[in-house]
Amino acid sequence: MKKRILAYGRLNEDQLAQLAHEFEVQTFSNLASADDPDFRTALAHAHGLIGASLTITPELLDEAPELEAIATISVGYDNYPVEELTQRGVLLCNTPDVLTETTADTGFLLMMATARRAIELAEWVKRGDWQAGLGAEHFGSDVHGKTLGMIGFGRIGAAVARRGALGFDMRVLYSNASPKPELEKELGAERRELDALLAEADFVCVTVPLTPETEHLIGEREFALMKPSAIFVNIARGKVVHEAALIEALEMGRIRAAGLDVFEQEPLSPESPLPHFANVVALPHIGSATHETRTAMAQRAVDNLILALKGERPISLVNEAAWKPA
Ligand code: 8YV
Repeated sequence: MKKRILAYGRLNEDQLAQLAHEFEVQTFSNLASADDPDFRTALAHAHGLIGASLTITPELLDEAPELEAIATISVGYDNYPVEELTQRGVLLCNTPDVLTETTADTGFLLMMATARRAIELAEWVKRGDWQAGLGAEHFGSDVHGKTLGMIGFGRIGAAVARRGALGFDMRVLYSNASPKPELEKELGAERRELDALLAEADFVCVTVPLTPETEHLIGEREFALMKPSAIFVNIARGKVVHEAALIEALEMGRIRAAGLDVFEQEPLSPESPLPHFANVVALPHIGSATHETRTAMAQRAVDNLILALKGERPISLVNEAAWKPA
């Protein structure tokens, strides 16, 4: 008998056919939350899950006694109870690598857009306000030749830094749990304590995963340490930043600008003041959102799930400890 899986992520026809060849597939489109009654009923017999952005709780796992593997269509897995999954022997697979360059592009896009005030000035043109030559009040600041401070120096952090160092002649500083001697050699990157990095960087770019240690890593104290000319960019997770402190820093003019792809609450509340600051570029979590990359992420998740449910080692496994080779 075929194993049963629940698919709640965006998969193309070929990918769904690939899954249907191996498994009995039940699809859920536009699943807003795991509380959906049909989804909860289906969990009782599910061996696998594939999708993104759903928060999976231990209580939910109690309703899925046959679950063997989850393939998330994301590199981040902060919405999964990893310990709990490991204890239950459920494999959690993610999609690193295939989204690294696209997400780094998004980081650089935010650096460029904020520094050169591209969105703000494009809106100004759209309104028909470009009636005479530009004045200094419209000038931005350079990106090339500046100091880029990376908070987190994993795959995506390194890819942002590579763009800066090799394409824009930037000096790269990084703060990371472990030193990265190869990247120091490749990019001339220098490791700093977080406080020192914040004080020196012209661009502060966050790429750390969200963990209990990184939640609210950047708050009032950290914004106060930044230069008043600093530009803050977050392409990691909203909760790494104390959003109220960011809003206050912007209101008080403690930093020059912010480029944000992620927020404490997503979708961003219409009440949030963040998108209304002229010096904020707020994007709807588009880090990896290109046709090419989302297709590759979904494919990686499909491949992971097929391998995991066949008892073979998935390509990208988050909880190694749950892996028991046959
Ligand atoms: C996804 C992401 O957009 O991979 C991640 O961790 O943040 C994004 O690439 C998101 O998780 C929804 O798929």
